[in-house]
Order: sequence, then structure tokens, then C-alpha cells
Amino acid sequence: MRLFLALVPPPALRWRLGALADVAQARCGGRRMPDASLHLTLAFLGEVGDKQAEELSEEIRSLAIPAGHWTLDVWGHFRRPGIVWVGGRRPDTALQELHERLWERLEAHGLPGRPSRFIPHVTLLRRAERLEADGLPDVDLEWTYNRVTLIHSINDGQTARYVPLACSRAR
Ligand code: 2AM
Repeated sequence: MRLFLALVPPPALRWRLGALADVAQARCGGRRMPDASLHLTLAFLGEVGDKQAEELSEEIRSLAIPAGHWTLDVWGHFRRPGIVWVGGRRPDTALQELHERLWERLEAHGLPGRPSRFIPHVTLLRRAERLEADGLPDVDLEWTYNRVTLIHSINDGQTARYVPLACSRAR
């Protein structure tokens, strides 16, 4: 199973991210992420066996993360995969710490793959050749979070469907 840990936006924020995705697609082309799939990946686990997925689900259900507040105020582009995203202009210490803490737990479960660099972002478009920033609205969003979700990414041909498997406890 292809798994990742993510923050899932509350409905009002999801709606605002979706509105930005619409404007971005009109400007930059590419494939827009469906509203239901919008998220911030904290850790990408890759392929995990069923038994380990069950153990990880238990671990996530028993976890309580510190509540946090992330400011999204910039457009970004990863050229090679053609991703247009929104994120924070400044590094966010709380998200960085959460990422580190989660990877410590994942490594304790024997999972490899901790990246050398973590760039928190919400992917809005895929296969967009470039970011046409002119004419895009300023990004001015606040994301208050207190839970992490373990998500199963199921590939249905062209698009991935994301199915939540487990959610951490609220503090
Ligand atoms: P992306 O949106 O920047 O592509 C599910 O695929 C989530 O995991 C997506 O948010 C995706 O990030 C991320 N992801 C997919 N493959 C990855 C990889 N090899 N390394 C890091 N993150 C990955």
C-alpha cells in the first residue's frame, strides 16, 4: 500500500485552496487536484506492507500532536514534476519539528526514506509547465491544525484517490 502522512484542510480552507487551484489552472494549465485530495504531506512513506500499515494506523491513532498554525502566503513551482503549489514564504519551525518527530517514529518502525529537505506545500496543479504568476491573486491563508492523517494513495490509472486510514487524537 502506498501511504503518506498529511494534514487535511478543514472544509472552509479546502474551499479556498480549491478556488486558488481554479485560478491557477486557468492561468497555467495542467491538471487540477480535486478539492477532496488537497492536503499537506508531512511524510511520504511509499510502499508499505499490510501488517506494517496496520501497526502504523495503531500508532497514529494513539498519537497526539501539538496544535499549530501555518501561514500560506506564496505561490511555488517544482519544475520537474510540473507542480504548482501554495505554501509559506518563511520556513515554519512547528511544521519542521512535526516532520522530524513523525520521521523519528517512522524510522523506529523500520521505515526508510526520510528526505534531506522538507518543503511544506499544498499541490494545486500537476503537469503545469510553469508558474504564470502575473494575474494570480496573493495567497493569504491561515491553517490551524491539530491532527495528522495516515492516507492510502490508490492509483486508478491517471489519478490517485486518497483514502484516510487513521487519524491522530486531538489534544
Ligand atoms: P506532491 O504533491 O508534491 O507530488 C501523495 O502522493 C503525496 O505524497 C503527495 O502530496 C506527493 O507530493 C507526495 N509524494 C509522492 N511521491 C513522493 C516522493 N517520492 N517523495 C516525496 N513525496 C512524495
